[in-house]
Amino acid sequence: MVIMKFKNSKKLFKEAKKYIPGGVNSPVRAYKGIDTAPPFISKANGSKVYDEDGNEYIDFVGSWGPMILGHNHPAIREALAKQLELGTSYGAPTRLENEMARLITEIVPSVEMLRMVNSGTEATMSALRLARAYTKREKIVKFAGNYHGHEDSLLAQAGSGALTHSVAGSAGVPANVIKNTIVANYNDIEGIESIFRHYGKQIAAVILEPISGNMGVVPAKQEFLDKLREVTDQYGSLLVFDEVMTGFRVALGGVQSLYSIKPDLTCFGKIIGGGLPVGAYGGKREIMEMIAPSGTVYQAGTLSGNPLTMTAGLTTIKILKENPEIYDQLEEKAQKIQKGIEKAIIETGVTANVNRVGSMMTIFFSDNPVYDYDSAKKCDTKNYSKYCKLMLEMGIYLPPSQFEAFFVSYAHSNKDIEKTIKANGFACAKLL
Ligand code: HOZ
Repeated sequence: MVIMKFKNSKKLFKEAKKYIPGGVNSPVRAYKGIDTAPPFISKANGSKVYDEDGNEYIDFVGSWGPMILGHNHPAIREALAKQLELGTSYGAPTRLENEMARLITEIVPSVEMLRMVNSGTEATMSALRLARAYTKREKIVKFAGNYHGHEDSLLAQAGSGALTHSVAGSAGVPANVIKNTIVANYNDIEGIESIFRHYGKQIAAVILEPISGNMGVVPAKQEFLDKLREVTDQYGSLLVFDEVMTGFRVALGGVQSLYSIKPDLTCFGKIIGGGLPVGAYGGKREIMEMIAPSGTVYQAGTLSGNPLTMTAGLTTIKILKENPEIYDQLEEKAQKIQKGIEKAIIETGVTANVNRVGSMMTIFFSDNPVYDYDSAKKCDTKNYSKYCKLMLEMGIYLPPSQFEAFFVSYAHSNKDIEKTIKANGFACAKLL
C-alpha cells in the first residue's frame, strides 16, 4: 500500500479558510467529519484525479456528476479549444443554443421547449416560479432528503450538504417564503394522497428527484411516481422532475425514460454542461411560452447558454447519443463494483448495504434498506467517514458524505474496478 501524504493540501486548506467561508466554495467539499483536510485537486484525466501532494486517485465523485465520460475527454477538449478561438461569451443568441435545445427536446420528449441557465439551483428556482405563474397558486410540495439546490423555498429538510452538516433548513430563509413549502415523505403514497386531500387546489407543483442522489442514492418506486402523476393531474398541479443529477446519467432520456412518466417540467444540469457550469429547465410548450420575453415570467442570465458550456455539453450529449453502448458498459462496470462491495460486506460482516441505479450508487452503513429520509438518517455516518478516509488513503476518491452518490464513469477501467473492490474489502475489514 502506498502511504499518502497530504501536507500541501493541509497547508492550502488552512490558507483557504482565511479567505473562503469554511475554506470551500460548496460545503460538502470541506470533508467535515472526515479526519483529514480535503485533497486539493491540481489536475484530472480519465478516471483519475491528482492532488497538490502528487497523490493519484481513482475518482468516483466525477465533479459530482458531470464527468460521465471521464475527465479531460479529448473530444471535449478539442471542441473547447476550437471554440476558444472564437471567443468565450457574447451575451447574444448563438447557433449552438439552438442545437442544444433541439438535441435535448429530441432526446427527452416531455421537453418541448428549453431555457438554459447556469446552475441546477437556477433551473429549479426558475421552474418553480414558472409553475406558480402557470397555476396561479403558491404552494410547493418537496420531499425530505431531496435536494434541489439552495433556492430559499426548497431548503426545508434538504439532502446533500444540508443533511451532511445537519442544517435542517437554512438561516436567512424568510418564514413567509417557507410557509408555502410542504415537505412530504419520499416513496410515501398515503402521505402524498393526504397532502393533496388537504391542500390540492393550492399546490402549484410537486418537485422531486425521481431517483434521489442527495440522501445517497434512493430510487423512487414506480407506484410512487405513478401516484404523483395521478394526483398532480387530478388537482391541476404541475409535476416537476429534478433530473439535474439523473438526466443523461441513468439513461440518455433520464429517469422519465426508465419509468415512462412524463413530467410537466424538467430541470437539468451537470452532464449537459460537459463539466462547465450549467443548468436548464424545459417542458410543455404551453407552459414554457410563459417565460419572458414570450410571456410574463421573468428570468434572465448574462452567461446563460454561453458558447463554451454549449460546446462542452453538446459534445458530451452527442457522444452519449451516438454510442448507446456506453450506458450498457456503465451498467456493467457499476454492477461489478456493487457486487464486489456486497461480497466484502457479507465476508467481513460489516453493517452496510448498497443502493444503485445504473452508474450511481451509495454504500449505506445501515442494517436497513434506505428508501427515504428517515431510513437514510439512521445510517452510521461516522462509519461512512472512517470508510471514506480509509478508501482515500488507498487512492480511491469517494464523496466525503454518506448522503451523496458515487458516480462511475465510462473511463473507469477493469483495473480501476479491481483496485476499488480490493480497497473496499480492506476498508470494510478495518472498520470492524
Ligand atoms: N450539492 C452537490 C452534491 N450533491 C455538491 C457540489 C459540490 O460541492 O461541488
